[in-house]
Amino acid sequence: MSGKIKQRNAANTSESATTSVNEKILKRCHSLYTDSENGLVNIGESLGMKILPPRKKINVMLMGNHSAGKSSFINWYIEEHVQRTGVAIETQGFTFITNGRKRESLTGNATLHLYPHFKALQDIEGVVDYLNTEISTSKQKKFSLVTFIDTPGLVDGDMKYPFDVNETILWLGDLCDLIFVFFDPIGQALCKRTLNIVERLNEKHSDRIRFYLSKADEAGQESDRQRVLMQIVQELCKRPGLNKTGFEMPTIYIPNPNKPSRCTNQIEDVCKDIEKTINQTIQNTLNQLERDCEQISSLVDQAIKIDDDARQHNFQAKIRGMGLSLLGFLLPVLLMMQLLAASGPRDFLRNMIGEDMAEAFVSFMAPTTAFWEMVDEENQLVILTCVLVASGLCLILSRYFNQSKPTLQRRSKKALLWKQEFVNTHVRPEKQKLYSEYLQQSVSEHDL
Ligand SMILES: Nc1nc2c(ncn2[C@@H]2O[C@H](COP(=O)(O)OP(=O)(O)OP(=O)(O)O)[C@@H](O)[C@H]2O)c(=O)[nH]1
Ligand SMILES: [Mg+2]
Repeated sequence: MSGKIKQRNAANTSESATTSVNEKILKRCHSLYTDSENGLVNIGESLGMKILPPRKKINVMLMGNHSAGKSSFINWYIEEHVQRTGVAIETQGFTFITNGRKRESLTGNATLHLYPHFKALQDIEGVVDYLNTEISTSKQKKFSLVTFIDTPGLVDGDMKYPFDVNETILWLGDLCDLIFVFFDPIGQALCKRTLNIVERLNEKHSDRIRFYLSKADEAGQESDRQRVLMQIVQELCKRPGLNKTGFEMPTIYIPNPNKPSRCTNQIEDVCKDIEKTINQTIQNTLNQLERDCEQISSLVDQAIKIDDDARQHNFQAKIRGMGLSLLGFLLPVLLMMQLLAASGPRDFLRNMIGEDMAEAFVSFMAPTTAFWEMVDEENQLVILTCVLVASGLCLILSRYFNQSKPTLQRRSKKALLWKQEFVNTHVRPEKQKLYSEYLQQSVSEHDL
């Protein structure tokens, strides 16, 4: 007996240790993204990359018929009576149930403040008034890593909801990691509204949906239960979107020590599913962290390459521009020299540069002067105009070629490289460490 207790205690200790390691990993990942100075969100933004920080918990939505036992399941999971339960229509709005430091209830607006991801809920008319959060200090099972979303019981007929319940559930489904659909054997197991919503949710998120036959202890004998199950599955399969082979619908009920039942209870499998989803989320978060680091690093490489190319382009543009400007200035000067050598007064030349230099200049220019004198006056004018136009063209082209591309300031370039270095030498090793810690929970040390 004492051995058994010891074993269970050991299991509990290791379970809570596991929870705390996983909790730590998700929190650490979150802070690697949201750090006000060097968080990946800020670094990404400075590189024009939109990064969303990972969530610290998974979201599990419970939906289904009125009185199917949704709220009771949450109370059972967290081992605290936070949600009202009963045969009347108990849950009339949407409640987020989450673990926190202090037992508290929050209103709709406070809820949206706490869950910015869900802010767009306020666009659905009337929902905010029927939205609230219950914070519980419970740390039972994996509750520290789960946010449950309890939804209003679904009924057909005249029941009027003060908001568009179908749209809200569909909208919430997009942000949930798991969607539990509860069917109970007594109530309106085949409620059309439930089936309609499930069918639409299934179009987008079939991998997130789990069906359960809840309150299975109330389904009578095994044969009755099988009949109820068959009936529900048949009804589900009538919907084209839901007609799939291998429909799984575990039977679950809240264990009641005062009313032991011989019916198989698969409620522990629900807990295992939640745990599996948490583990998957941790792996996804760590993998995403690696991908984000890689992208940041390659964006910095890209920015540096663009800057290097721009600098090289600017250098070449400057050389080209300067060459053309020089030509633009030289052409008229050469023309003037030619005119001076061919028809300028010799005395003026001698006075300007001395007799020897004037002689040398004239004989140096002799070949072109000979050519110039061969050309008749009219064509000389044409040549003159062409040279002047060419000079103007060179000057215009030099401005065009000399256009430079923007480059990074030395300080910005240094900051970019620093960010890359930070991501590669700090964030990535940290992610590696977190991965090892995560794996250490299930794999022996020498396998790592
Ligand atoms: N026998 C049995 N009764 C249950 C079980 N789960 C819930 N109940 C009872 O069923 C009734 C309805 O349960 P709730 O948890 O309020 O159901 P709900 O789906 O939240 O209902 P709404 O909020 O009205 O949609 C309550 O009286 C519960 O005590 C179960 O597993 N077995
Ligand atoms: Mg309820």
